[in-house]
Amino acid sequence: VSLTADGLRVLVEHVRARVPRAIGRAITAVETEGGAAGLSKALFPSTGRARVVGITGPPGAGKSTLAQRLAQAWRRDGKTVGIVAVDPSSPYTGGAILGDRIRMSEIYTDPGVFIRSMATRGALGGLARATADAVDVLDAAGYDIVLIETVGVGQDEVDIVKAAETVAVVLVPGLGDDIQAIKAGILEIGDVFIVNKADREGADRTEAELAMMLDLSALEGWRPPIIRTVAPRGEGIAQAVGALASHGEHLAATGEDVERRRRRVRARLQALLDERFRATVHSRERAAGGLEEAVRIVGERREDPYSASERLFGDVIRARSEG
Ligand SMILES: Nc1nc2c(ncn2[C@@H]2O[C@H](COP(=O)(O)OP(=O)(O)OP(=O)(O)O)[C@@H](O)[C@H]2O)c(=O)[nH]1
Ligand SMILES: [Mg+2]
Repeated sequence: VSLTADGLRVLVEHVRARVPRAIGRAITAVETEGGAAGLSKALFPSTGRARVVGITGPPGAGKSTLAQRLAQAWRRDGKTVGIVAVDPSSPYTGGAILGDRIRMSEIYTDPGVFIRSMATRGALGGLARATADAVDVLDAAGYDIVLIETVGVGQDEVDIVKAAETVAVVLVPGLGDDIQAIKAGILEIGDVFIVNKADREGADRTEAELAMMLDLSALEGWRPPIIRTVAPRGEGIAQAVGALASHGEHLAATGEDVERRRRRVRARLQALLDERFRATVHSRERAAGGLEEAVRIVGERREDPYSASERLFGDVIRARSEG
């Protein structure tokens, strides 16, 4: 996606007017590295209004079903909703949730809801960057709530969902040992816990285990509530909406929202700098005095890795300031 100055101006105008095709195009543009910077700069003054909520959990836990139910509930409150789904294994289907086709398909034709899946291309660090930019697009388009859905399996996904102010962690009964495996990664980022598929056996146990873990971790201030849901039937959705809203109020009342925003900005700046530095090193990879030459020299033990990296760093800085 390459845009002329005029094209960029028109695209920004249309995003701000919430034209769905323009929003789609803008997200495609930020997905490709080259289109990101110009568009994000132009959109930035229009951002900062949306409430950003993350939803994460194991594959197939019901995150998308919950997201659609939450969107439905928020719409009833008169709020507009943008959803960004990162690397879903089961994509949004256009509303075909068993037993509720007609009512769910409403959100797909509702101009107050925008749903977009992000493709996993290239490095995950790049994906976190693209997701943050996509959130900005939806924010600039004026959606009241932007929901980020991501499968919570590793640190990279955790980084993605950290772009949210409030994070809901979705678990399901019968995870057993899985809960131990994932807890290190995602339990600590949960502001609200949702035990979905509560129609299945074992919801009591999952909730009890979760409550115990929350007791063990030293928490001050906000105690993450545990909500049980049966997403396809809409059960527990009102409580989930309430818990997410309460957390938002808690952040505002304690001033924690400012601290969280700073943390987000810091992570984003760091990621952009890392990406830029990596790209610069990469562009000089095969040049004389570049990375590959250093690999050879260190490999032949003619230089130590520290001296080589210091030299490369110096070269990169010099190359940037000269050109
Ligand atoms: N029994 C039962 N099934 C559910 C519930 N919630 C979701 N499901 C089903 O579980 C399956 C996966 O739901 P999704 O909403 O796609 O789950 P997801 O977490 O978004 O999946 P990925 O994005 O692929 O990780 C679907 O067949 C849903 O209909 C629930 O509360 N009870
Ligand atoms: Mg999903």
